[in-house]
Amino acid sequence: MTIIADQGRPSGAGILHLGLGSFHRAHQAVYTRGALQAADGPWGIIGVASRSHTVVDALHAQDLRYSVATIAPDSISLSVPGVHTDAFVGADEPARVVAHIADADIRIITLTVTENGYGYSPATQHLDLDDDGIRADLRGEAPRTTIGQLARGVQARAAAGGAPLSILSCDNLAANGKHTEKLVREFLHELPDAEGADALAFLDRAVTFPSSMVDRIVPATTPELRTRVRDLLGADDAIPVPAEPFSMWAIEDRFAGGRPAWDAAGAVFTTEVGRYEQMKVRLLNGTHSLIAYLGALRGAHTIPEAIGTDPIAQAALAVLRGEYEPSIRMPSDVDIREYESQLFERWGNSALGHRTSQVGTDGSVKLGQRIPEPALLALGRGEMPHLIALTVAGYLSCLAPLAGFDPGADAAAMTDPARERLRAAAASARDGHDLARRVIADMQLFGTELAGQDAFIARVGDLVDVIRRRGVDAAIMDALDA
Ligand code: CS2
Repeated sequence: MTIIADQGRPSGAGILHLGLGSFHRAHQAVYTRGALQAADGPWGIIGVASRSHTVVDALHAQDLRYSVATIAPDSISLSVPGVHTDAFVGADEPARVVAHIADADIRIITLTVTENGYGYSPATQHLDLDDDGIRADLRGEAPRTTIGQLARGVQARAAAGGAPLSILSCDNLAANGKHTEKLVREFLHELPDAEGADALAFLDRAVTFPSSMVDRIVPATTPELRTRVRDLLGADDAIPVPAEPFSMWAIEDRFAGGRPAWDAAGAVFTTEVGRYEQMKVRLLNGTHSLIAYLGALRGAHTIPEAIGTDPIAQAALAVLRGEYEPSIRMPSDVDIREYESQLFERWGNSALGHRTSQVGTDGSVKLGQRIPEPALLALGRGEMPHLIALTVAGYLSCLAPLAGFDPGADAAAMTDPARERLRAAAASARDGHDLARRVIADMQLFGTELAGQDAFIARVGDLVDVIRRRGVDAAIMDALDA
């Protein structure tokens, strides 16, 4: 066990971070501490939690510090990044978010607001103009959505002189920089008359949206971890973050107002971020979803428990090799076999206790990033992606169980913004086919293109029925043998 002590406060705050959850605190904050150790600079972080007070209150009570517990199968080490200079709740003080974005001292805005936090409609592939929050922000109320805050902040910054700025998405989305830029621009275009024109010109002139790929498995914290950290530190930490030893950050090097030396802390600056993103979102996240849904249906509370069983290990390997791998181009400096063998080790880290219900949560938005493209590519080659279909069937079985089917406690613990709509679809569906059609074709939950793939939808429907009639292992065998 090692404890790396707190190393002093940064000299200024050049970064505003939106989304003060565990992932940010175990990822960007840790890289920023490493960067500051290598080269001092004004790169402290002002952290904004979207709604919850838990982390903000604890940070203020703990002198803006918390610990990261790096948990390997047989050891634990603690570090205290200590890079935050302030923290507040964005929903309580939206005008303050805008004021910080307008402030020339802030040079980078980083985001971890989850796949669900961008106000994006997969059905229209644009900013969701039916979303109540986006509509309120467009009307000019104090902005509460992430895109509303960014757009209103960019407007205020343009009016205040227009100092260069970079907005860096750190969420698991394809081309996350471009995606964020597109949505901010769409918001500004929606404003009446020429209200958004100055901000749009400022975006052209002095704002960049680099893409980045982030990776570190960060489970939810637990009371047991708090007790363990208290014993190790000899002090109370209400918000320790558990994390695996592995960590990766690949970033496009396009920073308008400078950046910390994140590379000194192990980040990779590369022109191949798109490849890193595909590799990670499909091989890791896509397979993670399969493990989570099938695992929960087999009664596995954690990912390591699930991947430790033969049927799920076989299904994971098959989806990885047979269906995700053919859909990606690997970054030139990553060896695919080594990457995959690391994945199995990482998923198998039982000391971490990553819950299947955590990975299974928000599937309606996460799966939209993970499955449609590889599925469409396989279908385009004339191949049925049976294990991707099984992933979707697992998701539907967990979140939209048909009458008489009990998916178990771990599935019941999964939350999802589409949960009510899914339940309504399940309540009136006759069988798996009918359910798959309603969700994939009618609701277009995974976008318009997959909505038109009848053979895929029918295969998902078959597998939903196999799961509820003969159990999840029979469905795995069915998909593997097909
Ligand atoms: C997981 C991710 O919850 C999920 O859907 O797949 O949070 C995963 O653990 C991280 O992306 C790893 O970097």
